[in-house]
Amino acid sequence: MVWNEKAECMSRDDLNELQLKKLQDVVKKAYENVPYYNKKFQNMGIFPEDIQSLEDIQKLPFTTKDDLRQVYPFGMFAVPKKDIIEVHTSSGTTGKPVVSGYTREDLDLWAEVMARGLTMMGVDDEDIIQNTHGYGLFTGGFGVHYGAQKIGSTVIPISTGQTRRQIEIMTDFGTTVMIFTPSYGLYLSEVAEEEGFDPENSQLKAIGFGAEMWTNEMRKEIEKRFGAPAFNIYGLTEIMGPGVAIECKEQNGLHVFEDHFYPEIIDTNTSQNLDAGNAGELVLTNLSRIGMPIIRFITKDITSLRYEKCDCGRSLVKMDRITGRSDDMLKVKGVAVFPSQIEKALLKIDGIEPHYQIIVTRPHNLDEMEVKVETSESLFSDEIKEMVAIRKKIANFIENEIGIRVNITLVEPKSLPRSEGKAVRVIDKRNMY
Ligand code: DLL
Repeated sequence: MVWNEKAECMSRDDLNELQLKKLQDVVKKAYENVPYYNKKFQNMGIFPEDIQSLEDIQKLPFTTKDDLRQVYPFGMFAVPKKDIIEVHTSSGTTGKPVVSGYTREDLDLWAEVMARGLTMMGVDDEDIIQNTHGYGLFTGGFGVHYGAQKIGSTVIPISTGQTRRQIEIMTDFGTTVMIFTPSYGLYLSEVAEEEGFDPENSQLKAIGFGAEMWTNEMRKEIEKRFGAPAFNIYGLTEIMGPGVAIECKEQNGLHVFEDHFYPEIIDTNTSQNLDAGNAGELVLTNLSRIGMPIIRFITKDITSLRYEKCDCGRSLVKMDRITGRSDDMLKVKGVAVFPSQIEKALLKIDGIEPHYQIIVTRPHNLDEMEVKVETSESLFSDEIKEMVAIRKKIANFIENEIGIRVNITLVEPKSLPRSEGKAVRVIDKRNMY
């Protein structure tokens, strides 16, 4: 159990004082050690000593995913490369990914916040945690792993896939805590049912799920099928990984670990800060990170913050579950996909029009993506062989761009709906919003 009462139940005044001190420190370090921030601050005429109150954070520039990509791979590091002992990258392979670097202290911090989150869910050193998140460049596997080990629970680092084996291990090892993405959880539950798993007699006491959007209906379904409460885990590679905010036993919002991550909500159109309770885009600042402190990162995730006392005793602000994104990013099979990547792939192929439609479905709780593509008159032929070849080519090009295989349907020229405003490029039938 990692119950940091001092940090988690602090009075708002004490917390704000701590946050200001850390913010001043982090801004100074970014200014002095990260050429990107140094230049940006100078261009705006803002200097570390201008940060005299927490509100002054609003004077600082935002950081976007594109900014991070431009300094690929290591341009955001604030320490010599030899001090970075682990790297991860954002999911999806759109152009260049975002690289996240961690020093020894950063990994300890990651373990601490994840451990505090797992503790909120009721996990302790008696528990056996089956971690189905991928171990690799994705932050899900390692982040949860570090947190679980910090608590002293037993981790089963099974990673994603081998679904039948997952159920066998869960039963044989007496797993008490499952960690999965909601979509993988639902798929696992189907297989579990086929294998005769009985939620009434399950040893599971908690489920941690996150990394993608879900609805209350999905949570209820997961809880029913596994016979255990499910808690929301939020995070993102750019800021750290899972463990930025996690839900407590109350299951009514996620506590943001505000002593390490400073949250703001901004209006999507004006980029102005919004008062508590209003929904907008979440912006996060690293307060404690050494290797790669990110300032005012626009997550594009839509949520709102509630500064209220929680029955669990924690005073940390509560964030509502993410209900949407301000951009068109989709998570398909846990991987971030932008429609623009599909367009980019299609534009590389002769004889293909850049008119396309993406249809995402979830048959049997597994994500599937179909891309309907218009061919040019000259290519639209009756020659099956040619059509098969072009479909394969398109699928390969798209896979190269986004990292996952999709189904391609070729359609006649001018058959996809044209729009006068924003084209409807994506039809998401998964009902997640
Ligand atoms: O998904 C980190 C993570 C791993 C979180 C395991 C929870 C569990 P990325 O791949 O960089 O990192 O994707 C970050 O995923 O900006 C959100 O859009 C979405 N996301 C993450 N957690 C949630 C959640 C990991 N609980 C992006 N609910 C974020 C809704 C989520 N969306």
